[in-house]
Amino acid sequence: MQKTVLVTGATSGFGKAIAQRFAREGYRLVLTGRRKDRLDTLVEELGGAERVTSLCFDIRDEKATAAALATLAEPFSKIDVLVNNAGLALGTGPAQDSDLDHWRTMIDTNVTGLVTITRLLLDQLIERRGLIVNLASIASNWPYPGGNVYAGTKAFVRQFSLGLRSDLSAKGVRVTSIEPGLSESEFTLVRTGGDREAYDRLYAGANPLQPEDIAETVAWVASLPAHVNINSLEVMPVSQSWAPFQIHRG
Ligand code: NDP
Ligand code: 8X3
Repeated sequence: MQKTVLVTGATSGFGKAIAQRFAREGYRLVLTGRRKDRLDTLVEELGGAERVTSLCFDIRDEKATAAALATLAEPFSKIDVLVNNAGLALGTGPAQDSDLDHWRTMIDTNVTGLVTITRLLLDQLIERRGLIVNLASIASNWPYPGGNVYAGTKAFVRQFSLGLRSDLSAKGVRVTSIEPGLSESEFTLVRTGGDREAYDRLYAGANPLQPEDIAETVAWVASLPAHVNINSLEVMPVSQSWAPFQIHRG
C-alpha cells in the first residue's frame, strides 16, 4: 500500500532533498513551508497533484498549522511518516550579544512549532503505527561558542524524540532523532542574515554534507523493518571532528 510522508520545511535544503528522495521511493507527499512559489514548483516536479500536495503555513502559528492540516483530503490525510525538518538558526554570536527576538523565533519554530504539529498528528500516527523523524543536530550533543539558544532548541528536539519513543513504543510508532553536522544549505544564509561571504568561508575546502546525504539517511531509517528503531543518529562530514576544550585564563 502506498504510504504518505509529511515533510515540514520542504522548500529548501534537507526538506526538499528528503521530499525528492521519498518521491523516488514511491511515497505520496505532503510538503509544507511558507514559500508558496517553491511549494508549487515542487508539487509539479515530484509528480503533480495526484501524488503531491502542499500546505503553506507558518509552523510557529498553531491555528494556521491546525487549519492547514484540516484541509487535507484523502488520500493525503492519512500520514504514515512525519519528518519534522522545518527549523532555523539565527545568529552566530555569544549570548551576551544576541538578539532576544532571534532567540524567540528559534524557540517558536524549532521547539513550539515542532511539538505542535507532532501533537496534532500523533493520534493518526499511532493509528497507522507510523514513523516520526526529527531533525536535531550535532548541536544537540556538543556545545560550541555561539550555539547558545539554537543548540538548546536542538537538544530539546533530541530529548523530545527519545521521550516520545518511550511513550510510543507500545503503540508500534518509531521515532528517530537525526543529528547532522556541517551541511551545505540555505541554513547558513538564514543564520547570518544573508551573508554570502560567511557562507563561502564556512564551507570552503570542507566538503560538507549535502542535503542529499541527509535525505539518504532518512530514507534508510524509513526503509527498515517495522520492528527496528534507530533512536538517534549523528552524522558528520569526514572533514569535521572534535576539538580540545577551550580554556580561558584570566
Ligand atoms: P534551510 O534553511 O535550507 O531549510 C529550512 C526549512 O525550514 C525551509 O524549508 C523553511 O521554509 C522551513 N522553515 C523555517 N522556518 C519556518 C516557519 N516559521 N514555518 C514554516 N517553515 C519554516 O535549512 P536546512 O535544510 O539546512 O535545515 C533543515 C533542518 O535541519 C533545520 O531544523 C536545521 O536546524 C537542521 N539542521 C541543519 C544543519 C545544517 O548545517 N544545514 C545541520 C543540522 C541540523 P520556508 O522558509 O519556506 O518557510
Ligand atoms: C547545524 C549544525 O554545527 O551549525 O545544526 O550547529 S551546527
